[in-house]
Amino acid sequence: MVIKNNGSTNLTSLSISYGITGSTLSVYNWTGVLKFGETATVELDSFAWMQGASTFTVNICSPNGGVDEYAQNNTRVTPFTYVPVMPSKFVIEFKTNNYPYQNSYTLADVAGNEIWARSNLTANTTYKDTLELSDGCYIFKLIDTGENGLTWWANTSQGSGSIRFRSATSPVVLKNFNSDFGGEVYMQFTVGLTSQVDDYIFTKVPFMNVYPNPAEDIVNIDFDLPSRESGSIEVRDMYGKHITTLPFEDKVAHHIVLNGSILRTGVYFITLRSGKYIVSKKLIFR
Ligand SMILES: [Ca+2]
Repeated sequence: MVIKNNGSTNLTSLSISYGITGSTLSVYNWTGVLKFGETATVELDSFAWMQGASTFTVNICSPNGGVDEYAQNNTRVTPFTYVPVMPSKFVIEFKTNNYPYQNSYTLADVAGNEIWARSNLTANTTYKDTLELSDGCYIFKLIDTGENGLTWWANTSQGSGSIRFRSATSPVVLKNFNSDFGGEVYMQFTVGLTSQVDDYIFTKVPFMNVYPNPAEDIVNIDFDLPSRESGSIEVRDMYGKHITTLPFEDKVAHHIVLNGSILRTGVYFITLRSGKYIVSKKLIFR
């Protein structure tokens, strides 16, 4: 947090209480020397966690051990979002495209230390790595030095690849990343520190990714939903004629491969329908 002295007297000490709004706040006693108009950045210690709330509160009091002359600017409340929770054991599934030398991916701990990495990849190959992590905070990062993701309509020569997290105990998809991601995929998550709210649900808005697009043989359809749903993916041509329906049951994330042998050259509409959501994408097949 940043504090500023608006008073004419030098500020030399301050009591700062902070934490999740509604919880028992922690106290940090700051000391230093701040002249009129000067600011200081204060790094607070850890604090007690509380489930359910989504704002962080900071109060300041007792400047120089006394009573503040103007108490109206002593409190700030900031909203925050929960970091997604992953199971301790899961699979990173990465399919390379024609330009695998553009890609490398790493897992780092909360201090930014790399604890796992993959590079020197082979083209059009699927890598499946099972990770088993202890409780803590982690950062997953995938780099594309070509800055054109694993698939991009304007660069079809690179082919298409994909990146997703799967369960280690079943083929269930936990999370799909949009393979048209540009230069980097970046995801922070925790293991063991359950939020008990939306564990293993990673998106607030439904999304569907259809690739490669244009497609020539197989079509990949990935989707991620904000809640567990059953429904279907419907394929229609540009005149609205029904081509096929691919049902799904009880999914928050899924990967479907549509065999292009049932499609002819043209434009199609791929539509996901569940009880709550409709998402539609245009597909060009040639
Ligand atoms: Ca690329």
